[in-house]
Amino acid sequence: MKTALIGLMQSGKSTILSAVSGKPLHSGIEIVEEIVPVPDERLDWLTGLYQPKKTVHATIDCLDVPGFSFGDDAGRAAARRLIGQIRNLDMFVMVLRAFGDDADPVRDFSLLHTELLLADLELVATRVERLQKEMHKPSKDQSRQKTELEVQLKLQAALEAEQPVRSVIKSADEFALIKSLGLLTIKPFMVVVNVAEDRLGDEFNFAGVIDKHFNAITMCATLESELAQMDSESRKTFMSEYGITIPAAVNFVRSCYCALGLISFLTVGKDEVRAWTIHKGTAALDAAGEVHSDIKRGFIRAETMHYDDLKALGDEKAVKAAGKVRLEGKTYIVQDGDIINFRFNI
Ligand SMILES: Nc1nc2c(ncn2[C@@H]2O[C@H](COP(=O)(O)OP(=O)(O)OP(=O)(O)O)[C@@H](O)[C@H]2O)c(=O)[nH]1
Ligand SMILES: [Mg+2]
Repeated sequence: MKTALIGLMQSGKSTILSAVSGKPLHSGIEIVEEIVPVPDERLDWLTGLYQPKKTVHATIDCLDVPGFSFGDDAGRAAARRLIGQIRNLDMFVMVLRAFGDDADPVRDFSLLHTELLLADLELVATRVERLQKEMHKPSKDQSRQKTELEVQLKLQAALEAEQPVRSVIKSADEFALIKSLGLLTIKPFMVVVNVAEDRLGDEFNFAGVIDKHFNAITMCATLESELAQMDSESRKTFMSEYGITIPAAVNFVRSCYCALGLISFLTVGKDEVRAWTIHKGTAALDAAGEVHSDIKRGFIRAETMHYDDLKALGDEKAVKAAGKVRLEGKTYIVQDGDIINFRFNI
């Protein structure tokens, strides 16, 4: 799963990446990729119970993209080049600066959003032109081209009216036709409002600019990056001093998970306690495939209990005695927090 932090110059993207990944801050003109562990307190508890040789968190890949500047042609061209390099990602995180005297995150959001729409419009317009030319030549592909042209024209109209692609693509068939273009405004995104230390409680009114089903979280990146370097005791004190209830790293990953429709299931044992990332709605057979292709191939049953039951009852024996271990088949839809022991035979 890949996401990218995008935003105007000096909005705090690199600081946020350092805060959520725990890695040192870097500031350069290249795109940097870090692996961000998914904070999961269930893994901590399970590690205490099973004392495994290792504990493995789920992860998401996060790219830190150099800041955009749309002030002049050179800036715009540089931004276009960067945007071209991130078209194949799963989602975007827009970072908005809300620290400093001239900060106006709502204005910056609108600017950024407009630029993303324009970048998509450029691609779509080029594609439309190309399809219109090709339509005149006889080809066995003609009926597909005709269908695609209709869809692209619909996108063009939407983008010209400043509507994102996601607002008009409704079916999987339509999506398949345009997928390879890598349009930006069809992807999920979330917003991080990066505030000054003394403005953590501020509310920002994005009504009318951001669709209500997109998540906007507020954090102070500089505070959070300090937090990421602390041991757990100092972290607690520091958090209560600043009234931070959930570390941004937790909030950030949760919001990405939510935007992408992801959940985690768990595997446990003496060797390893581990969290695995899957899409909501994944069947047990495909979840098995995440662990290993052999387990999928030889799948017999998914012996499943829920983390909440294990935690409430204390150990596996008690969960079994309570009749809360289930034998699920291939089509069982895996739930967040399921602890699964795959039975397989190869
Ligand atoms: N006061 C305050 N300053 C911040 C915050 N986040 C970042 N900064 C400062 O803003 C400057 C830019 O931070 P970066 O994280 O490098 O920003 P960036 O978006 O990666 O910058 P570019 O990659 O150049 O676009 C640094 O001096 C940070 O210390 C914040 O939450 N509050
Ligand atoms: Mg940076």
